[in-house]
Amino acid sequence: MKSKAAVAFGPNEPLKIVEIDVDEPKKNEVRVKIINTSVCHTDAFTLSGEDPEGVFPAVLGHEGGGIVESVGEGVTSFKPGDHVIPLYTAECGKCKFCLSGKTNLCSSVRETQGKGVMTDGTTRFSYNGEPIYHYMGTSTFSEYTVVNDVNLVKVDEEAPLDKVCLLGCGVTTGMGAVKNTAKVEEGAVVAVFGLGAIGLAAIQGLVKAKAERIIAIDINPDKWPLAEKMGATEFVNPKEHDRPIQEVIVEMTDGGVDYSFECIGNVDVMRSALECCHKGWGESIILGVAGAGKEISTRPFQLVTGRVWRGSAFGGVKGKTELPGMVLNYMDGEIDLDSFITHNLKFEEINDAFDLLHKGESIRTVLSY
Ligand code: NAD
Ligand code: AHE
Ligand code: ZN
Repeated sequence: MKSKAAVAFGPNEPLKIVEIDVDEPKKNEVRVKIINTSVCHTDAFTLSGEDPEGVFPAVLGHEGGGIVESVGEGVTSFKPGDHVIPLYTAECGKCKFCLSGKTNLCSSVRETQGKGVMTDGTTRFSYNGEPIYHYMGTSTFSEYTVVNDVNLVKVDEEAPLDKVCLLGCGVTTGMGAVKNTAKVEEGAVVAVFGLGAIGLAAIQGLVKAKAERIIAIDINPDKWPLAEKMGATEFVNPKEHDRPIQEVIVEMTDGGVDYSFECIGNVDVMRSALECCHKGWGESIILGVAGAGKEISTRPFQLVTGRVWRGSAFGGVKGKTELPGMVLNYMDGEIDLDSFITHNLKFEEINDAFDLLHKGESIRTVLSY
């Protein structure tokens, strides 16, 4: 079938809205009509050419919501009309990872997903007869996409897709990292570096966890009002200090924080986030995605003296198991998604959504097809 899509033809080029061909879903695949998608910084990261797994031309996008259009052979858990959220972190329930009880990472399709192809090594997208690659197992920047059934979860039909699409990545990641990765406890003193959707979602999770102090750190002071609304108790702008920001935070907190979250993707900030942790027990969680060739460093003494470095993808959340409940939590008013949506645009305006993100003017822009 024909589909409107925003294709990334090459690194650092604006996306081009074109009509592509989308094949029928093959075995264990589902074709989904995407109703809404938003833009996450990871899409911008891959488009920048910094992603070692980035392949072009590709249909990017991984934060979306849609309706099943058709299913391929062997698909029993989805039918046309189901409301769904694509999952870049698959959940097969059968692989060593899924059965470990220790991680949300699933190995069932990860290898081919990282190469931008379906499990048979081919793509379902093409343009003028030439293949277009998939992205993160989701490719939500196309009106019709094809995903593996392990990369999809059914959600309540009453849930507004233009809101719950945010659970496809950003909000789930930040909230999940607090609950599943750090397991933050009541009374904790915490620093959050980066106040985009990931950092703000971490703050929302920290309020739920009853953290006592939530120190919000960003070089863009325009991010402060929303961070405060989410529950941040203090704000630090590294640009206003002429010494390493970890020193400032250690001083503010009588020796350091119990937990810190890096929600930027900057390896220097990752070091600050570790080193502002309290000696003996402070834990720093890396959520930000850093470019090809970047490495983190610190003095090993930082770890010898009890600080811990961790990280997580999708907040440690198992999508099929947990996302339907999070959707209901949004509908019950327990999870705030609306505050993250600073802009609503038409799908054709997708490059404006990237501009808004780069300029620091948006948290999430929700696009409608
Ligand atoms: P965003 O661009 O909306 O937010 C980043 C924030 O960091 C901005 O407010 C910016 O002003 C701030 N910032 C930039 N440099 C800074 C610095 N040196 N010091 C302090 N603040 C600084 O991005 P986002 O969509 O919230 O994503 C954040 C990061 O999380 C990205 O790297 C993204 O790729 C990653 N991410 C990871 C996962 C995961 O599963 N681990 C999921 C989603 C996003
Ligand atoms: N492809 C990159 C890494 C990108 C990355 O770390 N992706 C995160 C999700 S970011 C969502 O906005 C992730 O899930 N990672 C775990 C995984 O299995 O991909 C690279 O460096 O190669
Ligand atoms: Zn994302």
